[in-house]
Amino acid sequence: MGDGREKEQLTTNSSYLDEILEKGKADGVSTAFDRRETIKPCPYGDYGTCCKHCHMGPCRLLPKDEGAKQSVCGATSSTMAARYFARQIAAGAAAHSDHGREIAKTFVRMAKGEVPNYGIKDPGKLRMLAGVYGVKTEGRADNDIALELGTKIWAEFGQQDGEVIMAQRAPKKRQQIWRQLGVWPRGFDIEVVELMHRTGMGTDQDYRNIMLQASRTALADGWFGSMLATDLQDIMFGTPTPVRGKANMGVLKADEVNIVVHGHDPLMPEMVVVAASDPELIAEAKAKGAKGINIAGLCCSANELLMRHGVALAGSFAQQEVAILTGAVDAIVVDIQCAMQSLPVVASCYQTAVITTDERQKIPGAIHIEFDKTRALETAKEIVRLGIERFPQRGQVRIPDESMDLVAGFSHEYVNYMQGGRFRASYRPLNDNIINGRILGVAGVVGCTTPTRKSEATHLALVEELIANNILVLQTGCSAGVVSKSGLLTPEAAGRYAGAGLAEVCEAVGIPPVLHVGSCVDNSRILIAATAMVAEGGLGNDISDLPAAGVCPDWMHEKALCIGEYFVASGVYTIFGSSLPVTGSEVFSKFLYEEYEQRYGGKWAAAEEANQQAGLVIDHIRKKREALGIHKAKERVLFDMAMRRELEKQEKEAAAAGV
Ligand code: MSK
Repeated sequence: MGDGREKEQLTTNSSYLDEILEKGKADGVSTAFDRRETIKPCPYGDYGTCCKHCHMGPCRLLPKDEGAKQSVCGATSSTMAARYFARQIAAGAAAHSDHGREIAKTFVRMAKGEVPNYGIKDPGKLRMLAGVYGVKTEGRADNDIALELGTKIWAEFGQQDGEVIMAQRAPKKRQQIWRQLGVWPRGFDIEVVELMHRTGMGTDQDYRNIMLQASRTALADGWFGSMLATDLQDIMFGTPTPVRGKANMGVLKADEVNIVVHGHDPLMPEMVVVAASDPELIAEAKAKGAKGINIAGLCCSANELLMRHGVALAGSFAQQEVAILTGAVDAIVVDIQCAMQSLPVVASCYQTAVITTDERQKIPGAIHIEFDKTRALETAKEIVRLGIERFPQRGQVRIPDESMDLVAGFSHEYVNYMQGGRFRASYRPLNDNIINGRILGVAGVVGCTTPTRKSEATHLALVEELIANNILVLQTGCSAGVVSKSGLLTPEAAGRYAGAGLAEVCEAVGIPPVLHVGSCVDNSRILIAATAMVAEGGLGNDISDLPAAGVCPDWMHEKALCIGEYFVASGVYTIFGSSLPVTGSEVFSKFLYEEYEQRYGGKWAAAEEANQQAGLVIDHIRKKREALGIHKAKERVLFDMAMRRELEKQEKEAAAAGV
């Protein structure tokens, strides 16, 4: 490191993986790690130039075919790649926003008193959001406000024209760009439907035009569907504030019933947490020989519970089968998204009950307990009971001795508060420390893990390099889950791993150099934080002016592409690892990697290795600092008494002149 400190070797503390996978093999179980070895990926997945949208093909074009060959209907490589990319964005947006839709529906039902186990935990945030939607709050009861607000948000899912209101929270300059380009989302459903229509055979055949609708669809997710999911969840379950927690497989307990929640939508997991502390159920667990009931999580349901309650994070996406292989998971209960179909197959070798709870997500071989929100706690108890029943059936248990402390819960609201307290809450200290150069810039690092050894290593190496270069890192999703296992999400990490400037700021505020801001839908928190930095002043007029970038070091889900697109369309330089599915068309790749910058001020990039990703982030941040004129180190001026008197005199004169 540049400041003379020895670079310490950081790890995600997952050396137990080989042993557990071996145990699995001995138990006769194959996992995604094994299947990944045997499945040979089709190269057209990366090319993005395989079209199955009609029955004349499938038509497949190689990169060398660009400009020389077309599909049966005459579609060029760039059209094929754009259609494929856009449809993945549509699918990703649909997933996040269908999550948001369920939250909005339950929010309205809560306001009507139809789901008695849910309520309003953050009335302040309710009033803030009511303000955004023009809902009057004065003299009104919380439920009354919630009903009007929820009804307005609900209507925007099906709105056919106009503009979704939530996106008005973006910086003014960004709003102008969206209006000029005609990409401000009208509603949610219409954008997905229109994108599916336009990417069908014989419809939109201009990649630039296709991508305008893809942007509008992605923005409908980032600045509406995902954002409302985050906000309404905060209102119902509480806006996160820093909370201590633990991560890694060692959070499972040998002597307790382990219930692992998995997925994204916190409506069910929140109730499972309540059910697990029910004295009657604890007594039942004890009657079966357990000392208690332990709740842990996987993927983003884990992130949701960690952010609000400090519930332990057992692992990320790639570890879902590994958790079962420990032999210690008595029930794995899924809500929506990111659950492997292999879970019941793996679980069949152990006592583990795999429970699905949502009518939109059933898995052959799993036990389905429909999560009835009108009797949410009762249903959650049913789920926990199933885990308790399985506890005595355990065979050999192997829980790795690995768990790491962390601090999570950095919502935008808390970040604002921590920089000035209740009376002076603002982003001023962050902006000032960026301007004075202690902090070089900010990076959002998000994304999935995949069943390879390289996946976790890439996430960690990138974050390590960024903080060593004084870049404050905000994390969500499985990427946050991975990095949390290394210890970087503790305040103590600042002094050991961050560059001197960033460490100084983190130590003064008492925060880690890597801030866990939540789940996949909580990427919207990063958009709001970026907007707050712009509003605070001194760093330009738009998100695209900020010395900031986004990185998705590894990914597998279509949701990641949608997140990437809404970040880029919001002005963020966004780098994806493990390639983007556009390599079959140089024309389309060039459009995303170069031309997009003129359109949005942000653009896409792809880089496989962590050091390449970090290099791109640092170069970009330096470029932005130069454009802002804050690239030269400023001399620290120490004021003497004469200078102070002069300053006071100038302030008094300005006040007298009404300035
Ligand atoms: S859970 S989408 S593997 S981040 Fe949000 Fe993780 Fe990716 Fe699922």
